[in-house]
Amino acid sequence: MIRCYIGLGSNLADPAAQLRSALGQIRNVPQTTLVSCSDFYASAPVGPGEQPDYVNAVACLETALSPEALLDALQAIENLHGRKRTLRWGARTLDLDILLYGNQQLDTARLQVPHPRMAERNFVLEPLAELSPELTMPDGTSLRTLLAQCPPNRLHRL
Ligand code: A4P
Ligand code: MG
Repeated sequence: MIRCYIGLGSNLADPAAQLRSALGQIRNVPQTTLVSCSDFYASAPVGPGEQPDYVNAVACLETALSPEALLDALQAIENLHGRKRTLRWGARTLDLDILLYGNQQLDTARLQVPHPRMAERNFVLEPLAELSPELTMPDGTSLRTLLAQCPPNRLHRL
């Protein structure tokens, strides 16, 4: 089993309910165990135009699925939540990102892991640190170092 961290985000249609429902569906992903989930956080939107605030969280999974099969499962859950892929970084009912997949570094057409923008996002790093404060990235950088260098963005625990 590989330990993975998944970023959850929503800023449409009752975001906290979207996240709770997504966690229920993640529990049903084959060959996968939901180990833990952070608290939910409200965060200011990063991206184009006027958008509502996000609710963000991070979940820890153990999975025997390949990274691609895990992405397929997460995208199927996004689709169940009526996710429309229109504008990059635009408002969304549910976004599920693979932040970390064990200690692996992946760079394919479909998958970049660690998630390439996580180091700039306190709405990812803070909930991740809640689950695993001693975590180290595959390149050896500690999560503490990333947090110390992360630009501030309005964020509070719900
Ligand atoms: N993809 C590549 N790597 C990954 C990965 N590690 N995990 C590919 C998941 N998917 C990955 O994603 C586009 C493609 O990325 C997928 O088809 C997959 O093959 P998408 O979910 O369709 O589109 P997106 O989410 O709009 O694009 P992107 O670039 O993933 O956006 P981000 O970086 O996830 O940003 N502000 C706040 N406060 N909170 C947020 O959660 N989220 C975003 C989305 C912007 N602003 C935000 C938040
Ligand atoms: Mg995404």
